[in-house]
Amino acid sequence: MIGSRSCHFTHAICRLPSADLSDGLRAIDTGTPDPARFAADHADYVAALRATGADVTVLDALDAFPDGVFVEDTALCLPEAAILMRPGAPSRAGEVAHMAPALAVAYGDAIITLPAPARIEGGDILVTETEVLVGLSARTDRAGVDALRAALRPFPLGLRVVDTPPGVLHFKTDCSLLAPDTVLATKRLAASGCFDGYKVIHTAEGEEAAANAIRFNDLVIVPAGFPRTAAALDEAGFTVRAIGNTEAAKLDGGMSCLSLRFSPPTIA
Ligand code: CIR
Repeated sequence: MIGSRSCHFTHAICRLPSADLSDGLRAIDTGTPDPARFAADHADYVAALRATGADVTVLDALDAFPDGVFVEDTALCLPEAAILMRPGAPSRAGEVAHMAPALAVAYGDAIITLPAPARIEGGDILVTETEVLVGLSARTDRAGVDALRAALRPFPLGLRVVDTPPGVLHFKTDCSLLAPDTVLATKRLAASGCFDGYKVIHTAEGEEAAANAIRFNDLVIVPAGFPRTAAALDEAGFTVRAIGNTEAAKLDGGMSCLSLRFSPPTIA
């Protein structure tokens, strides 16, 4: 299937938002997310993933980890193996051990750990059909990139180091893969040239927060509230589903952060 590595997935893992989100990390305090609204948006998100036919596991909330709902940062899931991340945010490091058992159900022992002192979070990694782009950021350092490069060596994917724009949390805060050869990106990120060779659809002016979307099977799932970017995606032929993101956004989270998406190897 075209895009089977980067766009089509049989499985996803999500985690319910913690009841107390007040200590969640954020660059700017715009208020504590409302738990009921966050839960309702999260349920819509899970339903959208399931509507594509995927097997979606929803893990219990981790009340000791207010950012635990942002599961993407805990692992990089490839068709060959799951690679456990080493989050650069100290308050998030413990989330990984809580994710590992759920990944073991799908991956068996095809789970790779990275050595210290690597620091790397899933939000900084964009997997396309042929390569892995890793953005250096406040959360992902050179040691993290080197450790990931070594872990990927057996697999048919190149790794390219790119820069996350200053002040932007993760590389994928500003971009998403839409199709094997097409990305959605903010103009500030695309201007770096990191997507040369790809078709680029830019977020509309003032709608930069729409860049964190996901292609998941037949859907492109975008945060609600960015109508001009959604219209551009629709015009380009994508099936767009908008999901409320006001509460996750208060913790700098978006559509990619809320799931791990993968097609695991067949395990005996
Ligand atoms: C954090 O700062 O770590 C969380 N509040 C947001 C994480 C968003 N994750 C992602 O973009 N992959």
